[in-house]
Amino acid sequence: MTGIYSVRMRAAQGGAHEEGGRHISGGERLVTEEDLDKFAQNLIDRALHHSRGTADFINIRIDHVPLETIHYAAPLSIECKEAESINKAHQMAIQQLIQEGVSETAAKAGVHFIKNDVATRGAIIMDADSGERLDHRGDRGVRVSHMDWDEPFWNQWQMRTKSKDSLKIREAIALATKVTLAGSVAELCWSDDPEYVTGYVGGRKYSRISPLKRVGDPRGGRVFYVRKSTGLEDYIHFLEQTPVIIRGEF
Ligand code: PML
Ligand code: MG
Ligand code: MG
Ligand code: MG
Repeated sequence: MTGIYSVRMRAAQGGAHEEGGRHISGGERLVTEEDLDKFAQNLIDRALHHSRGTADFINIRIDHVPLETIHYAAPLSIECKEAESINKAHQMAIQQLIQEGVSETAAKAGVHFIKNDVATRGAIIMDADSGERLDHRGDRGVRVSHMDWDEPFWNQWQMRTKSKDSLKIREAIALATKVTLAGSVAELCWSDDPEYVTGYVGGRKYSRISPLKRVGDPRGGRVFYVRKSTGLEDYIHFLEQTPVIIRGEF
């Protein structure tokens, strides 16, 4: 095998994203050549049958990934917390962010941002101390890409952690692990999918928290917290371009 392939999908309604279409769904895998057709088909199905609506624009992009460019990382360890109310879940998220090294001001600013975010397609980058937004990506945000689990390792991990076979958890842990590997202080995320109310704080751990919003609410998003001294250009380049495969040892 001379390498693997990155296959990425993004789908929108009302035209392409760059023409003002509303984001419906996205996804990606790092796969071998013989699996390319299967995973491209899976991603198309996902775009066509999504709770956010039916896509009328689907972009599939396939790039060859040379083996020597791949970084490997063990997944963040997972813990799950249930709150009695959305407010309490937000408080839990703020406490967890503070434990990871984010200031209270910035933690609250992150919750406030995601609670109201309908527009941003990727993540925003926030100063972990002041809470100021640091990227200049506007509604596009930063879209983390080129990461996936090693398939046998994912199967072992699921058995070991007794996690359900959830594509959302699979993708979110890969993303959160890459975000930590990039040198972030922490991450806050919950889904923009109306029916999906669980989110997480990433950092040294992956702390799942539920419910962070009401069922039916289409708001959601991601905040990456960094120190102000972080070189943003290299940081963003790593998140968007460097291939990372999640695997480890048991
Ligand atoms: C998303 O893919 O929309 C974000 C999901 C974040 C939470 C995943 C989990 O259940 O741990
Ligand atoms: Mg690529
Ligand atoms: Mg989504
Ligand atoms: Mg969003």
